[in-house]
Amino acid sequence: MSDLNALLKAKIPCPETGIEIRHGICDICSPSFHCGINAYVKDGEIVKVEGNPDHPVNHGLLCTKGMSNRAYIYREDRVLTPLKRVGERGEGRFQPISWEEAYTEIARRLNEQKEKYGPESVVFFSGYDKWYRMIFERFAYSFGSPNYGSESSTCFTSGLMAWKTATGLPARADMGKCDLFLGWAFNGYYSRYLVPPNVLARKEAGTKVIIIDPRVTPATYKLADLHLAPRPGTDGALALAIAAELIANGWIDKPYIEKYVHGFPEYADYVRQFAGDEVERLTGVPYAQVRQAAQMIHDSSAMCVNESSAPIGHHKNGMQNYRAIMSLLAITGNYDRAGGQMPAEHTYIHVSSGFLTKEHQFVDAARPKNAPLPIGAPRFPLWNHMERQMQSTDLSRQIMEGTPYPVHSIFALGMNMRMFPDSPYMLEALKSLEFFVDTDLFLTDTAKYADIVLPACSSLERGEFKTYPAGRAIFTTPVIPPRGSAKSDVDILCELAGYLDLKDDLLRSGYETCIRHIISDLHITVEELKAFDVPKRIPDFSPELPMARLEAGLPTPTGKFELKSELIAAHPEWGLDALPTYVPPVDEESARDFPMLLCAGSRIPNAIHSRLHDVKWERALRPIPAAEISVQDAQALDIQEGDHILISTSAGSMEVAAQISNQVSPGQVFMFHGYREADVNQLIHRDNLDPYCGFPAFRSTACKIAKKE
Ligand SMILES: Nc1nc2c(c(=O)[nH]1)N[C@H]1C(S)=C(S)[C@@H](COP(=O)(O)OP(=O)(O)OC[C@H]3O[C@@H](n4cnc5c(=O)[nH]c(N)nc54)[C@H](O)[C@@H]3O)O[C@H]1N2
Ligand SMILES: Nc1nc2c(c(=O)[nH]1)N[C@H]1C(S)=C(S)[C@@H](COP(=O)(O)OP(=O)(O)OC[C@H]3O[C@@H](n4cnc5c(=O)[nH]c(N)nc54)[C@H](O)[C@@H]3O)O[C@H]1N2
Ligand SMILES: [Mo]
Repeated sequence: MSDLNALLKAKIPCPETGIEIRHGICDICSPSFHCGINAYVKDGEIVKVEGNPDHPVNHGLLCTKGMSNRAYIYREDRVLTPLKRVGERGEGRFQPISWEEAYTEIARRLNEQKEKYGPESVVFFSGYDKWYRMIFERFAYSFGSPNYGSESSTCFTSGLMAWKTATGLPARADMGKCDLFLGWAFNGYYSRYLVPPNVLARKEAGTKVIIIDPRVTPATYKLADLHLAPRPGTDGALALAIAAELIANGWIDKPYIEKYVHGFPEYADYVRQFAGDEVERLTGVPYAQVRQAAQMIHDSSAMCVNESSAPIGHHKNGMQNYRAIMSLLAITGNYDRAGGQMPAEHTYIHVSSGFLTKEHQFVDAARPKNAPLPIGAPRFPLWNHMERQMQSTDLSRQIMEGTPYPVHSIFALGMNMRMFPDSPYMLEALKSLEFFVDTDLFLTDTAKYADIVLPACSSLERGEFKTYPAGRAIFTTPVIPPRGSAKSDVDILCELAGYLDLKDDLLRSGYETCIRHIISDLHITVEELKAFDVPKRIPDFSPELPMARLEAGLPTPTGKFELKSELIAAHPEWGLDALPTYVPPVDEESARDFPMLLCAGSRIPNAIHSRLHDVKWERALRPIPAAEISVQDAQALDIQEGDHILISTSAGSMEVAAQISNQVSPGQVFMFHGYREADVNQLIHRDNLDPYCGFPAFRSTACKIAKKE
């Protein structure tokens, strides 16, 4: 190991093997991680990857997904050159073309569309990758379209909007100092492998842990002192019941509420209806456990809550549930307190690093004036007010219905039709387009519907600016050259800006110049960042100090933590509630026809959305897509492990293998998404959306199951 480290530091190939070890990052999962990789490179090819022990995020560890980087980058279906469709949409017949031909054709067609139907008829959509987002958003606006949107229409933003409603700012759990961790929808063992060891370390230091999850998971049995198992989507009622118990016992921080919290009397009045036994009927959680949770909260001196980007938000009532949960921090005085939830302004691509860049100014400078409202804005006015991007869950409808204005083209980076609710309808919409460009590493099922496919490169084939928590930043260096003639997304956009003749000199001058602009207020240069081997703390780091934001006044209408939102109250035409009110995830009529609950999307350790199902050795760990059902339901319906079942919802039916589990409660069906041969999103209704933020009800859709004979 020491020899290897010496070679690594010297950056020279090993004389015997010709292998050089280079530093890169894995971007297979969320940007808040992007672990450091040591890539063993021989003759320009990666022969092996390992975690980088010097990287401040993963300290040498890599998860199952990270370990698959080599198999991922060398997947057989990598797109290696621009492609032009010659077959029918979806057939997969393409002809290779040059970049020059691709750019010329795209520019001609997009400018033609702009001329014919207006710039708003062209949609710019990004899938899960985020590193290029600010370049892409500015590109869309410079083209003149208000319709830039992304996977964030179904991820993370629900919670972010809940926080903006309450405090005007994003927040993060200050876990390192808490003595109670409220792990609401927390199972980091599958979704964020670096976090559970921190919780374990806190636990060993005496911190208590409550996990709130409908299922039994590694987090519930390894971490929880108390496990509450509400039915999916009933979290709001549970949080309000806990609040009622705290208030009834006087276990709240009255001086803090008096000074920093707005709307407490109305809120306290509202939560009274959730007091006592009612909680069991509403959520399935016994009242005795609510009392126990309230007692643990009362006994703690600093409580923080897990920030969830998906399972709390993926419900018709998701954002309100999120608000109800985070309100517990306000009434117990745990917001903007050490060991509680700290304000955390985003530095860059939703990562809070403790300094500010000019990312948002860079995007806003190009926003088109007098453009029509983006897609989804009329249906989701709060979303539009806060996010000012298209709400993509309304995209398929607008393409198909053409109202309030027609949409005929999509230019996409990494679009996956199976991430949307009612994915078959999204497919119909894609088929009906006049022009569709998709940019991806792979010739995916979605890319097969495009007119032109552009080859993107992976994080190990490009250089990018990245910031990390605790003041760190880096500009990465490519580990290998791009495969084939693949390019990095930002190079594609900046070059295409020239072919489109966009009046945006900054964008046309390339990615690095844009980054220089974005970091121009910081006391560090691109050259200095490029010289770092791993992310390093930069001079501008200035951590949040507890109580500073509250003392200065929050950026809300009242300057306080708003239990009652004055923004929402000022807009009665939106038809939304100012308090974190609760409605059940499923109405009585749906429950009569479909008595079970489908919770689609809880993470599995060896897959990430659609992108690892085709990596063979990852797939080998769980080869068959399966729906998890309880032992009790299996017995009642005479279903054996591996039998095929039919899952039906108001949106459709799907046949899939059954996995019988004692970790799932009766009446519930759990399944992961993104599978080609069993796409669970065909079962999610496209109109079962959260009116506050537009998120789909992926995690609480009424369903029924039957054994397939
Ligand atoms: N039922 C259900 N549906 C869900 C969810 C759920 O929980 N349940 N979760 C939702 C959430 S939270 C999310 S985040 C979304 C996932 O969002 P998706 O966009 O579906 O995510 P992926 O399948 O990971 O990636 C999309 C595409 O990006 C491509 N790609 C990878 N890297 C790059 C790159 O550098 N450049 C380009 N141009 N392309 C790249 C991949 O090959 C892939 O085809 O799904 C949502 N849908
Ligand atoms: N392996 C892997 N890791 C991933 C991803 C992936 O696809 N695969 N995706 C990444 C992305 S984009 C995201 S957004 C994050 C999501 O990250 P997480 O939110 O951490 O992951 P989930 O597994 O979706 O949800 C966590 C737990 O919430 C529970 N849960 C489901 N519904 C409810 C509910 O209604 N209420 C409560 N209280 N709990 C519920 C589930 O049973 C699960 O155990 O994961 C990221 N990490
Ligand atoms: Mo996500």
